[in-house]
Amino acid sequence: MQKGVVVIGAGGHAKVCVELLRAMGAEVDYCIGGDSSVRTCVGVPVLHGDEHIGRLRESGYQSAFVAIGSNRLREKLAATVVEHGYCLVNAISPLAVISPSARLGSGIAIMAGAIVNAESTVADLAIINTGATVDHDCNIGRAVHIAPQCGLAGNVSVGDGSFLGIGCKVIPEQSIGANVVLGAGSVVISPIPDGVTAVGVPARVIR
Ligand code: JB2
Repeated sequence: MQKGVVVIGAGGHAKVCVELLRAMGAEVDYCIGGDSSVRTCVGVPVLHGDEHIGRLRESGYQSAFVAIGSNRLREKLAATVVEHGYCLVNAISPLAVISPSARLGSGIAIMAGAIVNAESTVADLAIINTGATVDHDCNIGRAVHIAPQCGLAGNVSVGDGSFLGIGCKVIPEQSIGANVVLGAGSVVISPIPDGVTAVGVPARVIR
């Protein structure tokens, strides 16, 4: 019998991603959470501890999805999953609009109502959350999280590992560095360097 997808994580983000995978027609057989995780995640049995990543692979599971909101932990667990020989699948809502000319990596979550427009690139392990819009020619880096209702105009780039909080807006042609945290509702009208936290309207670096 065909084995289903293994989801890593069993919290709020995993709930949404399990339902995205189901909406795509996939079966999710197990979630793997931390030691103190819940027992089920939207009806999926939860195994506790990362030793199950290898065990399930040995028993024939091939497809995995890392559903953890933390960019760093998602990246770390994805490396473990790939080392074990899993294929990282995408979880993309049928209610998202993805341009046919957009380029998508693997292990990506794109939630309902999100839009990725023409010739944009979304790298591995990125999250484009509910209702976020990424306009044409944007470049979304690896393990980035664009939170719900963010709006990125055309030709915006976001470096690896960055987090854009709920409702951020970015005007055209702006570059946001790697490992940046942008506070909720920030409006970016000038470039943001690597590794900083920026907040406000317009967004200013605070550390
Ligand atoms: O090392 C780990 C590990 N550490 C935490 N290995 C495995 N396999 N799982 C781990 N976890 C699991 O991540 C916990 O057991 C728990 O199941 C999950 C974290 O759940 P939580 O609900 O705290 O966060 P989340 O990552 O699912 O969701 C966050 O990010 C989303 C994007 C929340 O902030 C959500 O509100 C947000 N929408």
